[in-house]
Amino acid sequence: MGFQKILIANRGEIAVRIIRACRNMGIRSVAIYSKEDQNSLHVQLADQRICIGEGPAKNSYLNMDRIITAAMNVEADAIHPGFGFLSENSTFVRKCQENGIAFIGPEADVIDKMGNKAQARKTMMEAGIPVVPGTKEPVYEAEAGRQLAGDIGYPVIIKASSGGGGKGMRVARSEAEFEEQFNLAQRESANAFGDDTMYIEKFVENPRHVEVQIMADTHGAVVALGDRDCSVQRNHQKLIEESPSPAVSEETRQAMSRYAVLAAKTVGYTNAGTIEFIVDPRGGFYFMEMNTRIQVEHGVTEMVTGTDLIIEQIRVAMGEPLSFVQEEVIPRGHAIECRINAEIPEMNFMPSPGVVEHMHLPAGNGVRVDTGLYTGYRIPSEYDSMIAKVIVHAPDRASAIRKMLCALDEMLIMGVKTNLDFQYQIMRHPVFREGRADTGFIEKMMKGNRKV
Ligand code: MV4
Repeated sequence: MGFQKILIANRGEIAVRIIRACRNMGIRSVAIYSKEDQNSLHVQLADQRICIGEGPAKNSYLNMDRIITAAMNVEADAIHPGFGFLSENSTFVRKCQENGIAFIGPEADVIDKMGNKAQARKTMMEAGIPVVPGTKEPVYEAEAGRQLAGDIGYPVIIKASSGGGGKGMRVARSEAEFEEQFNLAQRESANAFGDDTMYIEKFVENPRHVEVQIMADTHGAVVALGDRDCSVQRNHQKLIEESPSPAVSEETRQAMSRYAVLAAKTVGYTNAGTIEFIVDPRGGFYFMEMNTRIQVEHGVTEMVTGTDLIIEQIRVAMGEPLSFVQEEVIPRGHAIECRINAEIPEMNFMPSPGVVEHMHLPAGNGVRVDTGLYTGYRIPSEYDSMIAKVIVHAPDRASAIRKMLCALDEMLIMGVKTNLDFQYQIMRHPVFREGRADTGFIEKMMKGNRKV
C-alpha cells in the first residue's frame, strides 16, 4: 500500500531533502516546526505545516507525543525522521507502530540491538565479522576490566555500551592509568545514558574512519552502495566525507562491503543503514558500530552510485523491493562533501548564528548543494550549526578536489561567519590532497604541524 502523505520529523536541509523526494514520488509532505523555525525553508516548501512547540528541541523536534498527534491529525501514513533528533529512538518507532503510522527506518528491535554497542560487537564477532581485539562480554567493574585489559594489551580504549560519537570513551595507555580512565568513562556513561555497561578494545592509533552504506528491503535483499571515508573530523564532528575512500585497496573495499551486507543480514536489518569500520595504518579494518539511520553524508554515495537513497527508504517502508540489485550498483568517479557550518574556526569553532544578508550558491556540472538557506533567513542559535552541504562529483579524486575548490570559491554567505575558508584550506592541504588524512588530521593541522 503506497503512502499518500509523509510527515517529516526534522528541520533544515535534511527536511528539505526529504520534501523533495516526497514531491518527486507524488506523495504529499507535512513539515513540523518549532517557533524558532517559523520562517524556515522546509516549512515553506512542504504541502502542509504544523507548529509543534517552542524552540528547545525537547519541546518540539524531540517531543514524541506531539509529533505523533500531529501525524494523526493530518492523517499521515508515515513519518520520516531524518537524522539526529528521534531517528534512532526505538521508543518513538514503537509509538508510531502503535498508532498505525509507518516509521521510515529500521524496526525498533533492530535499533535496540545495534544501539547496545557491547551486544552489537558480540553479535558481529559471532557472525565472523572482524572486530578490534577486545572483550566479548560487557564489563561493569574496574577490577574485572583491568584484568581483561592486561590480556588485550595496552593501549586500550574503554567504551560505553550506550555511547557512540565519542561520549563515554577513554584511552588507557598503561595498567597504571586503567582504573582512573575506566571510572571516568563509566561515570560519564551513567550520567549521559543512564547505563554503566562498558566494553574494552585494543586502541588503534591513527585510524581512518571508513563506512559502508547499505540498503535493505523487507524481502530479504541487502545491497552495499560503496564506502565513504569520514576521517576528516573534529571532536567527533565530521567535516568532510568522500567516496571512494583513498585509504583502502579495491580488495579491502570488496571485503568491507561483503561484511557490511553480512552484518545487516545477521540482524535482519531493513531500510538505510551504515556499517562503520576503523582502518588501521596497515590497512586492517574492524567493525566499530552500525548507524541505523540515513546519515548527513548520504549524498556522497548518491553521487557515485546514481541512486536516490531517500526515495529508496520510502519505497522500502512501503514494502516495495529495492529498485536495484547488487550487480547494478556500480560506483563511478569520486565524490566529496564539505559541511558548511555557521561558526568561527578562529574562535574554537564557536557557533555564529544570525541573518543571511546575502548569499550565492555554487552550481554547475557535478555540483550539488543541500541547504535550507535563503537570503534573509535567520539561522537560529538553538540547533546544529551545519547550514549547507556542498557535494561535488568528478571522474577522479584530483578533479573532485579541483571542483570543490571552485565551488567553495564561488560560494558566498554574508551576514554570518562560516567555515568556508577553513574548508578551502583543507582542500589545499598536501596531506588531504595525498589522501593521507587520518582521524587526527584536523587536530594536527590546527597545531600548525606542517607535516601532519
Ligand atoms: C576507536 C578508536 C581507536 N581504537 N576504537 C570514536 C567514535 C566511535 N564511533 C569510535 N571511535 C574510535 N574508536 C579503537 N579500538 C578511535 C576512535 C576515534 C575515532 C573513530 C572514528 C572517527 C574519528 C575518531 C576520532 C577519535 C577516535
